[in-house]
Amino acid sequence: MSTWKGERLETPVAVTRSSLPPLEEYVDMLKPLWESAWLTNMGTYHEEFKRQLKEYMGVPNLELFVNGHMALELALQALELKGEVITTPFTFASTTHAIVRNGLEPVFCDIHPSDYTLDADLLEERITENTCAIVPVHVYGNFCDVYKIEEIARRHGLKVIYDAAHAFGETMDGKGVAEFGDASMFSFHATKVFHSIEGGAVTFRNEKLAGRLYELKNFGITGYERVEYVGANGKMNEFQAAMGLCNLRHVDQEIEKRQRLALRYRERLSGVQGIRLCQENPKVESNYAYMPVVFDGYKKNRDQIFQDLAKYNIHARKYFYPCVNHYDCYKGRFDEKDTPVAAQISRQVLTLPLYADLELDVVDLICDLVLE
Ligand code: T4K
Repeated sequence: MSTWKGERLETPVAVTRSSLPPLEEYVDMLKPLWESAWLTNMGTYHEEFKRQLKEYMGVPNLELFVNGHMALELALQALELKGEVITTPFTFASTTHAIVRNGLEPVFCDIHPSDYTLDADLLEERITENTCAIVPVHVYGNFCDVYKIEEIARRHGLKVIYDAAHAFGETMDGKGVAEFGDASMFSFHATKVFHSIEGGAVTFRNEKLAGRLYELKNFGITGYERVEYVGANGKMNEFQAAMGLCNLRHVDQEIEKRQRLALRYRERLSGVQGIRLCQENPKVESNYAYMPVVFDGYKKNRDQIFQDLAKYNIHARKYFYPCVNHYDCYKGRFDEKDTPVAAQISRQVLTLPLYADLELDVVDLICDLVLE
């Protein structure tokens, strides 16, 4: 990269690139699978991964799933919710779909303009007698206003289930992200800071949920000749768990590498007229999951920057555009105008490439292109 002279990059740079452990580490993990031929359905690696994750995340209760989406969908089912669920439209499709697929009614609350998480000051006006839960999203790894949200939830007797898909490994005031709320969902998708190829987990406060989550991810089967619930197939297999176990050994270094790159972006882009970066929270130890940049009154708009970068073979992403309440599948049911901040941010935000193996020179090139 140091020889770059303004031409299009030969190798595309995507918004992210999966981190992988040394190949031998993973291959070593596969050998016992060939010997036992036990490939899925809560095998040895599944159980070991669960144990190590509980330790890493500092929680007593955790269940693994085939992906983050099933984790969220089944967590909502396990809590036996009925009625309205308050959430935000500035997220990936999964959050709202999980609510709707449980027969629940999403009610959209707008987001905070500085960190794009649910604006807790607007939360109470969305609560009705039908509200049963709140599903806030730690979007980009930005911590929600957990204290305020949970104080409101307690007063109104509501459950809080965080979509923590982006927040693996983070802490607030020294407390792990998984320790907040009634439950939190984590995604271990290949594009995440920490992954198990596909995968997910739910951490939860009430230990009585453990059995139900386990049963729901296994078709609702509760005994050899008994099926008590309408469950799904949400089981994580042994190849996923093996990848998770390998990656867990390296995740702290991965986060350190990301931090260095994120800081460089901040150094180069902060304080520029018309460019806004997420407000950093000094109480939060971040995992540097994403690098969102908002173009608001900048000399070029978000879409122009997106296209300019693409000309150089750099593929930023418009996470999250459109807002969920603007999706075709929800047409006529929700209106983006009800959440004006989310609607505006989704039109202005661009998520720049950020992953552990990204070269610092490429970050500089991206900044040069944005600033030129
Ligand atoms: N809640 C939130 C807030 C979420 O963001 C997500 C998922 C979920 C819930 C649900 O969790 P999961 O069920 O997925 O565990 C990606 C991911 O598929 C998705 O997990 C993620 N959020 C979402 C924000 O991003 P796409 O469709 O944008 O991914 P894709 O295939 O375009 O990949 C983006 C880039 O990543 C590629 O250009 C290159 C790189 N990549 C991708 C894959 C698939 C790799 O380096 N390796 C890979 O294997 O959705």
